Amino acid sequence: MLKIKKSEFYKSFIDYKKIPEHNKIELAFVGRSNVGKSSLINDVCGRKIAMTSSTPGKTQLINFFFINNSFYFVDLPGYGYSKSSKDVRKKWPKMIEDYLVYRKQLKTIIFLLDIRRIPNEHDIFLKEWFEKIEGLKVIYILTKSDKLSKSDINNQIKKISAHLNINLSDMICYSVPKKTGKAEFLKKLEKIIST
Ligand SMILES: Nc1nc2c(ncn2[C@@H]2O[C@H](COP(=O)(O)OP(=O)(O)O)[C@@H](O)[C@H]2O)c(=O)[nH]1
Ligand SMILES: [Mg+2]
Repeated sequence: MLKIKKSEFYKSFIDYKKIPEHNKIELAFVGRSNVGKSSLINDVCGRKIAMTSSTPGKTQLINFFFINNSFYFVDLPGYGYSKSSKDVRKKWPKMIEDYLVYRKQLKTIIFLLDIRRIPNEHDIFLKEWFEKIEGLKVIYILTKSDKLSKSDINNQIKKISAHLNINLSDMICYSVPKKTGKAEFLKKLEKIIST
């Protein structure tokens, strides 16, 4: 299991081109606004390093955190709050697309989905898109599992796995207040970091 001994805020970027080159790997957190990305980062780091908010769609920056002096967590802006366009790509800020498409250091996507929601066309589009990026691993996290009963959790896991066509074993149920999922997630991270 990965131990996060040190976590520090590095920098925020608005422009993809301004992100410096380096030889460390990056793990990016992706998900709809308000799904719990920043809370997850804070939870695994054991301190409030990322800004959380109950107002959806606020963060429009790419935030970098340097972990254990060895790799970066990247908190990406959320998607899904622009109702102006039917084209899912247009709801997705250009800078995130650039980052995901061009960033050589990006090794893993941590894809967060609210356990209470059935994935929509946008989530499915992203899942299929990530699969096409060579060498990219995806970890699926179902967030806010404390909001459901045990039986509802099981039903939702099955529905989400069917909608997105992913194995049950590739998804981690997470709850910050109930402290579930953290050990499993850190075990997966350990594997990724050490290979
Ligand atoms: N009940 C519950 N609330 C959560 C959990 N994780 C995040 N939240 C809440 O969801 C809201 C959005 O969280 P945030 O981390 O800012 O989402 P982000 O927009 O994806 O970064 C905040 O009010 C959090 O407190 C969780 O595991 N359980
Ligand atoms: Mg956030």
